[in-house]
Amino acid sequence: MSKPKLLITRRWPKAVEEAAEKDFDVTLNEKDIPLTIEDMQNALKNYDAISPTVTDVLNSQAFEIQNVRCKILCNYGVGYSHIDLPSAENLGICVTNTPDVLSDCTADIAMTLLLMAARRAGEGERELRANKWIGWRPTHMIGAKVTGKTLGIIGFGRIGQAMASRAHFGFGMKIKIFSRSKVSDDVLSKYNAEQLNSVDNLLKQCDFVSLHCPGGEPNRHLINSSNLSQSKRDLILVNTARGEVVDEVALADALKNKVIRAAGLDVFDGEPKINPVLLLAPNLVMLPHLGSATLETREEMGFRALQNCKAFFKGEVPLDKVA
Ligand code: 8YV
Repeated sequence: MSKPKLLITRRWPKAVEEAAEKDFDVTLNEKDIPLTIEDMQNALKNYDAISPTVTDVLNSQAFEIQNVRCKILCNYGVGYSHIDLPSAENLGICVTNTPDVLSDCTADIAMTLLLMAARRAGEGERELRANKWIGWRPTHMIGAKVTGKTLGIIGFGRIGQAMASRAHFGFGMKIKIFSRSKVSDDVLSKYNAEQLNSVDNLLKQCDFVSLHCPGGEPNRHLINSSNLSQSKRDLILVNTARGEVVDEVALADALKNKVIRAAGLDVFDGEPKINPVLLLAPNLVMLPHLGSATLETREEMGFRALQNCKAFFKGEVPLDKVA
C-alpha cells in the first residue's frame, strides 16, 4: 500500500522530519517560506495530509475549493485559531493539535517575560550594551518585586496550570484565575488558587496577569482599554497566548500613560508584523513567539503531530482530535 502524501508546511527539527519519512510520502518546504493562501488551496487538493503551523492561512476562504484530497490537518502546535474549524468539518477534514508537550516551555517563557518586565531586564541590557551604565547606585533601574505578589491567570488549561505551578511554588505568588468554565476544586487547591468571575475583577485584584487562553474571535481584545483602565496601577501584563487577545493600541496607550506598569509579549496580532505603536511603548519586553522554541519541545510537537496523523490513517480516532 502506498504511503499517504504528507505536506509539512515549515521545516521541523531533523529527527522528526526523518521520522515522518518512514510512514509518509513527505514533501518538505525546503525554503521554509510561509505558504500563501493559493499554495494552501493547492496543498488541500494534492495531499492526503497537511501539517500546518500558526503561520498558515486556513481561514474560511482557504477552504472554498473543489476536489479536496486532504483528510487531516495535523497541526504542529497547541493553538489552532488559525484554522477555521467549521470549514474543515464541512469538508470532512479531521483536525488535530499538539497539547501537553509544550506546556512547560511555554510557561517558562511566560515566567521569563514576567521577570524581565518586572525587573527591567531588557532595558538594563540595552543600557549596558549602549555603554551607558555609569555604575551601581541605590536608585538605579528600580523594578517591581515578584516574590509573594498576586498573579492572575486567564485560561487555566495545561499551560495556565504550568504557569501557576512555577509562580506559586517557585516564587510564592498568590494565584487568582479567570476561566469561562468552572475549574474543579481539586485543581484550584493544588495552587491554593481562587477563581474569579470576570476578567475585569482579575485585573483589579492582581499585580501580574498572564494570558493562557485560546485566541480567535471569541477572545479578541479580551484585554482592552476599558479593563486596563480599571486595573491595578502597577499591573504587569504577560501574553504568550495569541496576539489578538490584547488590544495592542490600548496596551500601548496604557503603558505610555502609566495606566499599567509594564508588559511582556511573545505573540502579536498579525505577527510577524509588529504594530508600530508597540515599538514606541515604554516598559514593554517583546520576544518573537518563542513559547515552544526548545529542541526537546519542537521535536515532541513533531512526534505528536505524526502520531495523530498515523492513528488517523490506521482508522483510529487520533488522540488530539479537535474537529
Ligand atoms: C507554536 C504556539 O510553536 O503551539 C502553539 O500554539 O503558540 C507555539 O508555541 C506555534 O503555534 C507553531 O504552530
